[in-house]
Amino acid sequence: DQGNGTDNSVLTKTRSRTQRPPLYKVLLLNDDYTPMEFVVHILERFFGLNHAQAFEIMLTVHKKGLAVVGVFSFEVAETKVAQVMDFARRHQHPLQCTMEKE
Ligand code: NFA
Repeated sequence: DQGNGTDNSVLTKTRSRTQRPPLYKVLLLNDDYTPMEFVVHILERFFGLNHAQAFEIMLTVHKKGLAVVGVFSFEVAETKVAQVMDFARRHQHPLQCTMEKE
């Protein structure tokens, strides 16, 4: 204190930094054997897409080699990948589904 009655305090504003959980892209990969309709079915069943959206994404994977089918928390992405891989394996299709951090 300067001893003269002045207020020497300084108010420091701390910016709050919002914590966002990391997000993960779920990717579907093309192959030469999995039937197109099977891929469309998977996109409808596990990703809640309507038929037109599912068909569009399937065609993108077919033409470009892969596509992002959704972005989710780690746990949800992990579950989607497991559901797709299990369903494809049970139907003996080589369809591959993976995830990567955004
Ligand atoms: N390329 C596959 C075919 O011609 C279709 C496909 C699309 C497979 C998307 C995997 C992913 N039957």
